[in-house]
Amino acid sequence: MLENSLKTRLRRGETVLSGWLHVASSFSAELMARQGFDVLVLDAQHGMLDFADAVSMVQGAQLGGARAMARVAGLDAGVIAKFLDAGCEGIICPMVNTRGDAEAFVRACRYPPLGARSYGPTRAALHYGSTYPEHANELVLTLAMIETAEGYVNLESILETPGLDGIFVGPGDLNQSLYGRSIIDSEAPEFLEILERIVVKTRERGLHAGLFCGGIAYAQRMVDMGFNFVNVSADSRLLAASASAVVNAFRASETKVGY
Ligand code: 3PY
Ligand code: MG
Repeated sequence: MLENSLKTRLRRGETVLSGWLHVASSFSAELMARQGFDVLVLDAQHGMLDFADAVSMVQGAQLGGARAMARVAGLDAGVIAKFLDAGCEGIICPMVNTRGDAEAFVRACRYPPLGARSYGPTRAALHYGSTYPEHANELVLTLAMIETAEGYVNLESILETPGLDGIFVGPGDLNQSLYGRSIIDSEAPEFLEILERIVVKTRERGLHAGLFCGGIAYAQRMVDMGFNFVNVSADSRLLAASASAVVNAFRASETKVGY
């Protein structure tokens, strides 16, 4: 029996820490994977990568010991199939606003009779083995993004979608849609109440709840709230933050000759 260790861990009640990849490089994907992230999410929506980059990034992530997922650019069955065929172990789909969106997303990720994914697991069968097609419907992790007011209103019907494994909240878009301003790690009490309602409704159905976080302390509080799939920042921001810390520390310690 083939296994997606990510799904096994989530089912066991463990928390998954994801690393988000915006940088189009198999080397930086491997580098991130070797730091111990459970899963690396290739951000094909807002990251600087195309499909050829993505294939080598999936390879880099898996070589480094992490699972690989893609946050696709949109609800496009052809594109979702390509990422799955490349060996991604799950898909995060942005802007899932209605039950119909959620059903179309699941259909794109599951082979018939459960869905309409087209057969051709070119690299997935290399990664998992030749019996992949028989197990793929069980293996692939499907997380629908709740990140608009409409998606939030339709939360419960989205959660009832057969074959959906869970949701992933995009706080930037959800804040933008609800309040006209995108915020990550919002402390606004009304937004925290919304997060709590999402997580309770999701987890009480035995589904997984993910959230995009910017800082470690916030991510830990969200895990305490019930989220079981979180990230902290992304490779691009981590690189920029470490680089600027080095530059600023060096500049601050420079001897000011002539003064
Ligand atoms: C959001 O915050 O809207 C996201 O999609 C996170 O990447
Ligand atoms: Mg978003």
